Amino acid sequence: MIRLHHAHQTRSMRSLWLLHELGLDFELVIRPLDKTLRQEPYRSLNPTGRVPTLEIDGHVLTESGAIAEYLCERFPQAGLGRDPGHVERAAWLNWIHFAETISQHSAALTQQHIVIYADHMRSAVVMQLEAKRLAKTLATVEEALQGDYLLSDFSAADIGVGQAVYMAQHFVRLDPFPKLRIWFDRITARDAFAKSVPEAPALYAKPFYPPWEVLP
Ligand SMILES: N[C@@H](CCC(=O)N[C@@H](CS)C(=O)NCC(=O)O)C(=O)O
Repeated sequence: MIRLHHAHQTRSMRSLWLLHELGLDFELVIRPLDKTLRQEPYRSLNPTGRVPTLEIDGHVLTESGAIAEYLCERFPQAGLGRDPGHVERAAWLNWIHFAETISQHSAALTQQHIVIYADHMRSAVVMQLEAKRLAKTLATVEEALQGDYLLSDFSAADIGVGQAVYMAQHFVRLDPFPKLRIWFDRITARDAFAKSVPEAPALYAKPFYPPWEVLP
């Protein structure tokens, strides 16, 4: 039995996209991104009250990077992982976890623009700082891209980083990153990606949230 607890347009999209790419049968539990994540019964599964949570083989995994590693090892036939000893193993692992370096900034910006409900609680300085730091992570991807994918062929690295860029594009324009833009369009044209996005925006009501001006 494989069961994924997912909230639309969040990091759990990484796990959902990967499950679809692997062509697995699984149960999908769509959870609202609200206080019910921190209440029973979900709290017993994920004490921090976050998504994703994957139930598989009697285990519970709550980190998207660990979920990617576990699924790729458990279902190697899809070729989305890079086993120990593979020449691309180190790069694959690094990209799987670099997704989180990107997403921490998108998460902070999501808090600033969307979760915080009153303007006086928002910070223009935090918005600007986080958007600049997020852009820096995208520049790293731009510099690294040399071919159609992050590695020699499509892998879970593209899924993890691609989903992180999906969130990031709500706060940083992709235009200054032409190689990233082409790669992102390529990987998000896949059927498995289309199955992982909601029919209507759920978390991000607007396509883009510009940072506020910092007043002199
Ligand atoms: N490092 C974790 C982060 C998980 C995480 O923070 N998920 C967010 C959604 S993107 C969440 O569940 N937020 C709910 C909350 O903070 O209340 C991962 O990569 O899975």
